Amino acid sequence: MKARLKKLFNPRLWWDKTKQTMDTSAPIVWFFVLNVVLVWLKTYVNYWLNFNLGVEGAIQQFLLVLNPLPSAIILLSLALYFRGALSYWIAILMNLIQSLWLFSNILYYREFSDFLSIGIIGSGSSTSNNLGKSIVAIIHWSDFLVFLDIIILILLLVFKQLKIDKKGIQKKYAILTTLLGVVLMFVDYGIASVDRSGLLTRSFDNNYIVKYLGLNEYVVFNAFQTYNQNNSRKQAKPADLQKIKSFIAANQTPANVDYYGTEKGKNVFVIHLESFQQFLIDYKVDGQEVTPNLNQFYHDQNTLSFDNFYNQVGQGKTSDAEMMQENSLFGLSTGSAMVKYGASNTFEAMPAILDQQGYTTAAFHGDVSTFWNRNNTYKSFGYDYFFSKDYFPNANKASNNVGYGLKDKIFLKDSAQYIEQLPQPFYAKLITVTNHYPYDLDKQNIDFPATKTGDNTVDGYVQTAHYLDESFGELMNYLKQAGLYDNSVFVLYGDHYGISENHQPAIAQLLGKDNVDNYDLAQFQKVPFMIHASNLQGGIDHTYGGEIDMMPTLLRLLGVPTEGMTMFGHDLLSTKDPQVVVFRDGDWVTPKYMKYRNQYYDTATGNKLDIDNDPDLKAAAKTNQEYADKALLYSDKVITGDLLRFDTNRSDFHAINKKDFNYQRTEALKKLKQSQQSSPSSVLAKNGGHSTLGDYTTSAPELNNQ
Ligand code: GP9
Ligand code: MN
Repeated sequence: MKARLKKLFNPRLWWDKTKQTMDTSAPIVWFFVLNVVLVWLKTYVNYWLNFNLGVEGAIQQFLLVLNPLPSAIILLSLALYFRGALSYWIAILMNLIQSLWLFSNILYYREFSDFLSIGIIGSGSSTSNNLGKSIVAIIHWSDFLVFLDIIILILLLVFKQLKIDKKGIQKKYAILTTLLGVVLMFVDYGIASVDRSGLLTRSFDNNYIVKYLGLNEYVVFNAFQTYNQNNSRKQAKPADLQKIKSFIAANQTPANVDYYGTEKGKNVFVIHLESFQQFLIDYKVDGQEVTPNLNQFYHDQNTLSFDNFYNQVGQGKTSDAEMMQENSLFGLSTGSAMVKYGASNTFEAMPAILDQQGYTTAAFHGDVSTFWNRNNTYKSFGYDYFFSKDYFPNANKASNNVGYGLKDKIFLKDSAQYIEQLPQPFYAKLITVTNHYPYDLDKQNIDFPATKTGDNTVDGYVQTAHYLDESFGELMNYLKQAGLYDNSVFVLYGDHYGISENHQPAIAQLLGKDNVDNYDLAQFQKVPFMIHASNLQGGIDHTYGGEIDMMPTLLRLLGVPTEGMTMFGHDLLSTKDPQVVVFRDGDWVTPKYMKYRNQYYDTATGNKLDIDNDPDLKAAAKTNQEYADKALLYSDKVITGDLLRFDTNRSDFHAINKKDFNYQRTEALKKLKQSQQSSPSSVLAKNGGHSTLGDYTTSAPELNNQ
């Protein structure tokens, strides 16, 4: 027995046996298989050790195991097309190339929580991501283990420990092997597309591409994207921007003197209400208000509430809403502008503009920083701070998260420790996430009846919306206690629909109708937009508008001149607002007419109109359509051509430098701490260094039952 065990664990014996088999039958095939296994193994192990891919569920687990294989097979199969020692060296080279890519990404990811991109490699040390300097600090000796097998293989080869396959294999087998890799790649992609539709077109997050398709596939995807982007960028000229600026100037509206500058110098809170639709306001289930806190806020005499305000997002969903809110630029017709252009483009975004007016700017979100490429995009937008998942220790506990991240009550409470440290005035954007499809919430957090449409993904919606409302209420209570309520402007908006058009029978039930038509579906695209300030003359405002209008409206309230800015929205408070709401697919709504899914309606009554027998509608539709098409086209040009890089002659704004921003937790917290001395205007500093966190009460069971 002992002898047998000894035999079993004797590496020498194992090696002899392996070598024997390898030497006798087609040695190069064995060498190929060995390399495939090695590349696969180290990639898979490092997926877990060094990357944070967010793998969930059996399908994703399976794809993670599968995805290093196709490209390893394809690349290593190149060796099979050769004979003799050369084929061995080619196999080693292919192993080395993949290992180098893995190695570089391990290091890069450790510092930037993202994968290397062609853009970053191409721009070398001129980018903000100057890896060279910090490389010694972040490298671990164990990182070199990815090269260990290569060294051993080289030694074996040099010291002639491997029998060289002089004959090689027939070409057709080599081709078949390559094809096997290609087929596996399609299989992987097919399964991935079932689990995450729109994976390549919507481009959510680099982590997704790696998690589903693999590290090597990611570089191909990235190269393709970069190539396309570079082309349109190269063709763009300064005159393109001038033309667009003339279009914008021609559509400019005068400011409303009753509102202009009334909120100058105040803190700004932008509260992003995830998937929150307008119909939820004042909506009741079993006689109970879904969102009592938001309803109260909506009807407050100091809140301006817009009830004809539409979301205008495309595939980029949240990121499109953010693009509009921060830049007054539309998202793109496919994919997410933040993902595709967020890192490379020049922007004239809200945070950068306000920063140049003396504001501290910060974004808060309970998801990983890479989603929608926020970690890069926010630098281009000019955010001083980005408090993402890493900054919230409570997020380490799985049960404190649901769906995309930290549950709202915990997220908002844990944001307070950073809010109180922000030098004032500040611009703080809080992105909630619990009210997100599929509207899951754990039992202990549910204290509201579900709707009873029988549609499972719809019925939980009011429950997570109710949870969001409670979270909002808790934050507001705290801000009042902390003395931030009266010297702040609050901007609330819903980013996009929560219930998609695939749920029409349920929508009809929620709206108390027998069925819904395109008119109802268009109205269902309404989301809240509220602006609150203690000195603001509030009320329900029926102006037609959408997310693209948030920025010009807010800038003017803050007394920031908007002339010359490349914004596609309008100040909703201007009495001359043209009120044409443009959807991403080219449909539009005005106070009089609406075009939705190629049908025309009377906006006020919902009556379907026949364009061929209605000259007034025909004329209006022509004008509106021309405007909609032009606005979308020009906005796309600004983004795909990176046109704002030509906007250098502005006296009121200078382009920001991405290099000035660092969202690494320790660095950022150090900077925040230093600011307590250098500009002691934060709530904390003004409170003599005494924290206000004791004023934050939450009903979050996770925090109360500890
Ligand atoms: C994730 C969150 C969700 O961080 O913002 O994005 P969405 O799916 O709503 O576009
Ligand atoms: Mn969203």
